[in-house]
Amino acid sequence: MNKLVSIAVAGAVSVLASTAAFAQEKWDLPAGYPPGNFHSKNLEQFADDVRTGTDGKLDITVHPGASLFKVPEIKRAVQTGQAQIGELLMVVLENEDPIFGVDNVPFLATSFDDARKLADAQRPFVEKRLADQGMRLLYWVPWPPQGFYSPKPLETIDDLAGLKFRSYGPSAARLGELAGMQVTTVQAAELSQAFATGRVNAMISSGSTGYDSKLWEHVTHFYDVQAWLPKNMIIVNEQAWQGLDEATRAAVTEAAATAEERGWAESERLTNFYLDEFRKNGMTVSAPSEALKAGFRDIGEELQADWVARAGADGEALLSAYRGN
Ligand code: PCA
Repeated sequence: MNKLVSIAVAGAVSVLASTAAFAQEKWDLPAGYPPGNFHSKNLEQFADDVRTGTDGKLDITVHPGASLFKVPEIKRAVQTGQAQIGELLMVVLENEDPIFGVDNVPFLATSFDDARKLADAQRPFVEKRLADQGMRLLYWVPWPPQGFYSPKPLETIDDLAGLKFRSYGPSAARLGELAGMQVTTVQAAELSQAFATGRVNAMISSGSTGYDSKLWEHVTHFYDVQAWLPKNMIIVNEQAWQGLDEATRAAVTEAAATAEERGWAESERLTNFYLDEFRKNGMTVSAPSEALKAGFRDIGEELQADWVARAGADGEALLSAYRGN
């Protein structure tokens, strides 16, 4: 009798164990940018690498184009476990904490090399904040340098006054206000429509987003200001992460590191491609005039000082780590 029971128990345990070994975990990954965007393609590749690296045990479905959640909602969705993992533009969190917005401070880091140094300095501060909220940073990838899209030629900063400026976050909005523009916040997924209906007619963004939204249909000029390189961050719900076995976590970590390298390289490689496409489609692409540059620099200095004041001791530590890198 006892023997029979123990055989039955042993059998049940081994069935359970093998079910666990083959159980497939399914994660949803909301993302804000169109399927063809290089960030979205990188996410698809990451999800493929995770499937391969875990023998199919972790199956991540990417939902691009803000189809599941809008960019400003994605952090909360991951925090509350509505999505296990998500991608968002970090600077949309700047009002919550200036640390999230250091890569939107004008002219602090304007090349890929400097953006990398800034990211390295920023990482521990972001990791701490996410950990305090039950999340973790998997990887991040910058957008190409940000330039100014205009429906008319611009000589000085005064020419911006009155433009209907599209902003994607708090810091860009402040820049718009300082330049005397009418500011409306519009997420990338609604950009084409906002330009088509005339709700906005100017913006600061990378060539990537102008290319995705075929902005040559609406604006004539791109000024290559190279103001900053904001990053998309890929974050995971900590409980979901702890629910993975060690081998799966190792495979995800490896795929994330590969995705980070691939994403940075793609962003840099595509920077000039987008500007060439603008030219092919009839836009005027140029460096800003000295006067226009000086105007952007003045506003940039004000925004830098403002950031330093808001970011306090952590901000100071972050900047000195950046400058020491
Ligand atoms: N594209 C995104 C964020 C930064 C960028 O280059 C956007 O315009 O929404």
